[in-house]
Amino acid sequence: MKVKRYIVNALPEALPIIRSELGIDAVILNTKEIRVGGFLGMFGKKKMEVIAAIESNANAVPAVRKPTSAPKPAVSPAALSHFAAMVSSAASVSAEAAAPESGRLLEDAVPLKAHAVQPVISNRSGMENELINEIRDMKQWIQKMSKQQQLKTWPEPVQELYERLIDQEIELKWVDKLMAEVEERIQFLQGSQPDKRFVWQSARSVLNEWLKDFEGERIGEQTRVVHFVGPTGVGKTTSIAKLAAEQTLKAGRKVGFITSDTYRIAAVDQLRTYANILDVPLEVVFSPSEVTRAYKQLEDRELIFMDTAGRNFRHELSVSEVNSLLQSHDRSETYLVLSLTGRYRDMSAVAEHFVKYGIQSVLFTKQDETNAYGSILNLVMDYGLKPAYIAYGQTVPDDIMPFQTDSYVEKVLGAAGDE
Ligand SMILES: Nc1nc2c(ncn2[C@@H]2O[C@H](COP(=O)(O)OP(=O)(O)OP(=O)(O)O)[C@@H](O)[C@H]2O)c(=O)[nH]1
Ligand SMILES: [Mg+2]
Repeated sequence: MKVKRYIVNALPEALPIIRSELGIDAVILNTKEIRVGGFLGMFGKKKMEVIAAIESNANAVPAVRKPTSAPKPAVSPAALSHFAAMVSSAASVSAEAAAPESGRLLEDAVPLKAHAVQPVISNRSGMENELINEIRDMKQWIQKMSKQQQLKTWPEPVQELYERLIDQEIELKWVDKLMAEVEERIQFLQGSQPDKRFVWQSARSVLNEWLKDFEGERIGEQTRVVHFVGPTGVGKTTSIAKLAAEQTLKAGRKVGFITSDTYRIAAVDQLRTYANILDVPLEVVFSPSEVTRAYKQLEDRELIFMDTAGRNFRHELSVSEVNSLLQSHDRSETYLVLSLTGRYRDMSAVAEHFVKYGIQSVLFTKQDETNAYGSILNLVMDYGLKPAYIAYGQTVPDDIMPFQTDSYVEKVLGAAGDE
């Protein structure tokens, strides 16, 4: 099948061009109104996009589309518009697959020869479903590519902001939402071009607005027990030492440690070393049944930090296991510890499980090892998790601070925001 995409002012204009280029057997697979140029749909000209196709052998009616004939993403810009047309038509197929009764494809299409569109909607097999998934992936890829093309038509500071946000590894859906809100603010300029200061200030105020209900999470003055959970090696034990030092030396509270991390041989020794330095008692528990005994031993302590073993918390079973060790009452808190050097996809899988167990706060570590801070915003937006502390180095007790929205937003947007 040969597929072509036409951009015209109105549909009737396309028909003679399609006939002359693709022949009388061509069918129109889809039409849609689009805007060309402009920024996020603003300042653009209204046009009509028409996707037309012709079978390679116009008389043959293909029974089923085979995955092997699925188009593979082409990278060159020249191939892009042709490929966009392929995907756009395929997207109609998948929409049809999701709602076979809707007749959407036939409604949207202006068939020059009706039978040509029929085979693609009949008799779906596993292979076809696989094809549809593949097409969905390609569609996403195309959207990304066309976004990049569209980007070139935006005012320069807006382009820069978009690139900055993507570079910060903020999820695309939140980047799009943020850009839409910035666009709303730009509309107040009534047509005059936004400068960088304005764009950055707009982004700053949107981010502050989004985050304002999630800041201020700290170890409470009335809190008796603080648990730390999280994947292997993220910095749970080190962060406990930092916060315990702060609570002991600055807040003057009587602190105690419990560790259930008997998984690694050196783990108990690591916390014991900090316990000795800070002159804090340490209890080791080997099973959930021993936790009560440990609390009894530490009865005179005002604040107890509980360390747990790092596990692969992408498995929910590990999450339920660690949860059985945690005391849940109104004077206890649990921090999920995550390293900012991790991939968001993995963090998200871990967070999703912990959220089910009622965890609300995150302590982020290793800020010093990365320049991308988007995952903090992603976790706030995706799960409503509150960023409580940020650790930014290996030095105990210095390298930790409470999360602050202002300084976080400055880091995300970068110094470029100050022109
Ligand atoms: N650069 C940097 N390193 C850190 C930070 N926090 C912890 N680390 C280092 O990360 C390593 C692991 O720290 P731990 O505190 O043992 O991590 P953990 O989560 O307790 O590890 P497990 O108990 O084995 O799961 C150590 O080398 C720490 O010094 C940080 O904020 N920045
Ligand atoms: Mg540890």
